[in-house]
Amino acid sequence: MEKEVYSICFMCSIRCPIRVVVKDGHVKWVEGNPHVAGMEGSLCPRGSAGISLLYDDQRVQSPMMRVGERGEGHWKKVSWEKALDYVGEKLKGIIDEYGGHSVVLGERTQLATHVSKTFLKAIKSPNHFTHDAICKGSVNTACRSLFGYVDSQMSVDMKNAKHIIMYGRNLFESIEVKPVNNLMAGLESGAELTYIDPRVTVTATKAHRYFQIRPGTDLALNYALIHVVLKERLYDAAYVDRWVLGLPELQEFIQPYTPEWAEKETGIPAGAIVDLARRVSKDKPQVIFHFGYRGANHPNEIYTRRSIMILNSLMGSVEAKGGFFFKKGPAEEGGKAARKLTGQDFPKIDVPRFDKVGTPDFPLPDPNHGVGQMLPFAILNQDPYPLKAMIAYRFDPLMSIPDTNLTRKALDKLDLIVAIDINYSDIAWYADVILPESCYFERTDCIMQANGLKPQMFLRRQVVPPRYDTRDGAMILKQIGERIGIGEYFPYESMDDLVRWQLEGTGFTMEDFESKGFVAYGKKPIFWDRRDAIKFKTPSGKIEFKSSLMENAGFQSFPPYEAMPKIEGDQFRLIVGRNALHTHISTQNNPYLNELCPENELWINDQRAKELGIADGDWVYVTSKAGEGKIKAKVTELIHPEAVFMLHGFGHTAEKAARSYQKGLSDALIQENISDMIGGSPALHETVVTVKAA
Ligand SMILES: Nc1nc2c(c(=O)[nH]1)N[C@H]1C(S)=C(S)[C@@H](COP(=O)(O)OP(=O)(O)OC[C@H]3O[C@@H](n4cnc5c(=O)[nH]c(N)nc54)[C@H](O)[C@@H]3O)O[C@H]1N2
Ligand SMILES: Nc1nc2c(c(=O)[nH]1)N[C@H]1C(S)=C(S)[C@@H](COP(=O)(O)OP(=O)(O)OC[C@H]3O[C@@H](n4cnc5c(=O)[nH]c(N)nc54)[C@H](O)[C@@H]3O)O[C@H]1N2
Ligand code: SF4
Ligand SMILES: [Mo]
Repeated sequence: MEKEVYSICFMCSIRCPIRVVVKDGHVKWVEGNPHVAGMEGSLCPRGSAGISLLYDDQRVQSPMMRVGERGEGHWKKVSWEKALDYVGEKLKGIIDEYGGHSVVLGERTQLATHVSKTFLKAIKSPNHFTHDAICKGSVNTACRSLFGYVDSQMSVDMKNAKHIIMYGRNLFESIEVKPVNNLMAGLESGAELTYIDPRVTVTATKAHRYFQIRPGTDLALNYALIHVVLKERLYDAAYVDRWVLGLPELQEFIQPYTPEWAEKETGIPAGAIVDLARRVSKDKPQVIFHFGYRGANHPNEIYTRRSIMILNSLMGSVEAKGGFFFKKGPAEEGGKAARKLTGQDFPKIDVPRFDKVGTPDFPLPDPNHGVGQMLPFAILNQDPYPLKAMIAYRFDPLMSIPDTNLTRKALDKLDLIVAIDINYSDIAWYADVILPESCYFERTDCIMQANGLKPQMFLRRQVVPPRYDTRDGAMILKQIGERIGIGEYFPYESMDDLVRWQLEGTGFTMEDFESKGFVAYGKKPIFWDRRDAIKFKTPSGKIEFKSSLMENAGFQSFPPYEAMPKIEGDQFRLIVGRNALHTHISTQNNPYLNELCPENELWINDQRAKELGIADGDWVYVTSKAGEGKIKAKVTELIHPEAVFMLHGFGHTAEKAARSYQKGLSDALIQENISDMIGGSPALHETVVTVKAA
């Protein structure tokens, strides 16, 4: 018997809508949901490899408890009752002795995040954090400083753009299916693409213009672009007059930052910078300087992101067709969002967060997400108080927080580490207890509220029953909750129950999702009138170049540029990123994806390699202040001489994930844990390494 089910991919957090075909209880086919504009049936390689995750016998198949030392790899298979009782008893003891705030839960933001936030609120712990800051904390803060919105409330209309500028936003490899399709549609309609990266990526090869920028100098480039735009009055004057606060201050500040000055810092010819500014301005406001995620990640990242968004604002492209837009929620259509468990009443919490976000020490990052990479410091320094237990829920602190040695040292101080994972990830391998979640084909999940030009809701539906002894994350947390006396905060007996509870009052039912996988609140895209009706949420109601958020916290809106030190000899700046075949740290053991890309290599400039006696394919040692490792060199002219590059997510240490075990080198082992202490992002590209032939 054959049936089709509409659901949501989870091979990465983009969560593309999918259509799945099941025959005789077996998943036969997955494709992008053809009813969703922009998906048109397409999936990325990882989405297509989802089937091999479902049928992978190297997943965690049942609850496991550690019997040897942490990380040694000796496990006992146990029943759910036993594992949950153990976790409940241990947690209860810790909460009674040290308080709920000694428990921290870190997760990759997901559909059940409201459930884990509820869990922590109920035990009076402020210590929930998501991956968000580690991914793009400074983008979030920059958006709030200029527009009063977080970055996830904004998006870009690439389909209708005339010129798109990307700063290391390697969209054709670091994929989101809909945006890739939209970018291709834009290019087919004649849009120009300018791509800036120290490395020739696939996206660079598709661009009309590529700048091989000196690593870490994007801010200098942008200051020069702003200089030209202001000097030659290339900006949208009516828009800037109406919406911008702080233009005179910017004008005064930007004077010394000429294209000739920027050429020396960035390596990009002054003439090319002037030319770009003039070309872009001809296409305004259908212009996107993409605010991106990663790219130049340094301690000044907040200012790089702000400079990108300032350029958009000068082009008048914020809330313009073919530019940036604000995502519209159900309220814009008179509708209601799905309910969340976090809407309940909770006991008051009177201690600061472990990362001190929201206190004068760390005022600006988004407290909704916290700053995860502060965890090792908080544990080791017992500052602001001792932490005793960690629940890692679809997040791996050992590989996703820079400086694994430091993180491991910190985790060793904890009395309890619980991993809720599907794989033998490095953190699962290091945990005391592994509570295996069912994979996305095997579970129904909480509602996905999809705000955008047209607000919608999507549903992840169970496609097949779990193959192993695994459970849904929201059920696992409820079942731990029941054992520590907070069961009343989880008023559902099954995932269907929870989803129906969420939908109450929205006017939609679970059945409404069956025919297409989603429901829509309205039919037409909503743009606010950019002449006089954009709802900026800053205190001034304007785009704050001169930012009250920053200045009230004691930070400058326009800090003088500090030059990046030149890197020479056997030293390089370590930059990292993704390719189309893997998701962060979680797919290296996937049977199909592992076959296509089993390990990472170190990209090194051919001239520099020659000086160091390194040939293509040679083994090299990479050493930093944080750690050392061995990796094969890929000698190429396609990377800037000052940088070396490796793919993130390799060098796994869990033996049971046998395909990826000890393959390649982990970037987190080499990177130092340094952050942008204003915006909140880790400075993932700040680490300097030495490279030697092995
Ligand atoms: N060193 C370094 N650190 C980085 C980055 C980097 O480039 N270098 N990139 C940063 C970025 S951009 C991001 S977004 C973060 C991502 O950081 P993480 O969230 O840690 O990474 P992921 O690979 O997305 O997945 C984390 C874990 O989720 C598990 N998992 C996958 N699917 C499921 C599921 O359905 N249920 C459960 N319970 N678990 C599941 C995986 O097995 C894996 O152990 O890392 C950041 N950290
Ligand atoms: N296939 C795949 N797609 C994904 C993901 C995945 O894991 N796999 N993850 C998703 C997530 S969570 C995220 S955050 C996005 C990330 O999407 P991107 O932001 O596009 O991320 P990266 O792959 O990290 O690429 C960063 C690029 O920045 C370049 N770079 C390094 N230093 C500099 C610099 O100083 N200046 C400039 N201009 N560039 C620099 C690097 O060479 C690299 O090519 O991808 C999403 N899509
Ligand atoms: S981008 Fe690829 S892996 Fe991520 S959700 Fe979409 S199809 Fe799945
Ligand atoms: Mo990310």
